[in-house]
Amino acid sequence: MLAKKRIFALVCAVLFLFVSCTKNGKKTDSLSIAIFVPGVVAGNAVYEMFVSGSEKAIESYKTKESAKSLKYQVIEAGTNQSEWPAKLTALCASEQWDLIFSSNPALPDILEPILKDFPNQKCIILDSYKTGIAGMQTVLYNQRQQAYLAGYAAAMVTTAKDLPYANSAKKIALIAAQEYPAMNDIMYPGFIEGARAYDPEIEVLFRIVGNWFDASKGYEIASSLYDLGVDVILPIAGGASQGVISCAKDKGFYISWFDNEGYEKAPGYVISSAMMMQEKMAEQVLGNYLDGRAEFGTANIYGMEDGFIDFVLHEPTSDNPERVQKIAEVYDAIKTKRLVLEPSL
Ligand code: RBF
Repeated sequence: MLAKKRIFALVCAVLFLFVSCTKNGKKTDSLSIAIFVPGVVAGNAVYEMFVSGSEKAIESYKTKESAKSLKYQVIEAGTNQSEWPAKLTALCASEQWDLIFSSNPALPDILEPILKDFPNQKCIILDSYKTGIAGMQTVLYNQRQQAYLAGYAAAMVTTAKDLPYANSAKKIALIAAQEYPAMNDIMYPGFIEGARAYDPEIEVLFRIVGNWFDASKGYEIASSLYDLGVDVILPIAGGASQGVISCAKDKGFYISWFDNEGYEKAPGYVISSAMMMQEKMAEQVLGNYLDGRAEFGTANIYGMEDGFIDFVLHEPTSDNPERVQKIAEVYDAIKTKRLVLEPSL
């Protein structure tokens, strides 16, 4: 009887060991990562940087001696945002992925109710901010700094006397793909704030495309703004921004570029690039996860002082030493925290 009890206890112990070594039915000596793109990669700087940074982290992890076997998949959810919750639910329900890695300010709120049903699912979401979810880590960029610099540069250009496409009106514009909290509460106000810090008389117009892909709509809106006397436009519209660039080249106005380095898109027309260092962030954050150092449950903000927001002036804007000097002063003030610009959350 005693022997039977012992055997039973042993079987239980082995079973427990087996179960504790498996996760979602998989052995823990392998890793699986869903790189979830809420939209499409091509033509969208934030997602191009996100995917390339993720792949860099994965490549470098694979060279490590201690590396587990790793599978990953880039999953494009497409531009129909009403499909994203079902697609994320399916990913969680498949119990196939140790980590859902994504980038988008709307994702934490979409994931929150889903994670109640799948509490073991881990998620890391860049370009977003949400506290208090145990299995989720979010990372936000300081987009008030980013937009402030874009606005300051735009103001310098719209008031310039030495630039061929700058007219006498002090009018600039932001073309956004859609309205969302980070746009309405951080980027648009930051753009105005930066512009008016240079010249309080700057008028800032705001237009919405309605989606992140329609380049002809982007062109059309830019063209009507040009007709109103706008000579610098900041497009934050993903693929639709391409239409704004085409219009700038056709009509002759300037582009204040956002997210990545945009000089090559239209040399002579792109006045500056206000960048979020999303490739570096994706590589670093995913690298930490792969090394077992993820910080689930945290929400952090990174800005210029941390090296995750950057700014560069392009020619012909940079040909004028006074402009270079002025922007360098602002850049330095932000970086050294003499000018504190916190994003409102
Ligand atoms: N940015 C893009 O470049 N392409 C996109 O397809 C895209 N889709 C978005 C969808 C939603 C619902 C939200 C809230 C933002 C989206 N963004 C997109 C904006 C992106 O997260 C970021 O705010 C801007 O690129 C400015 O840095």
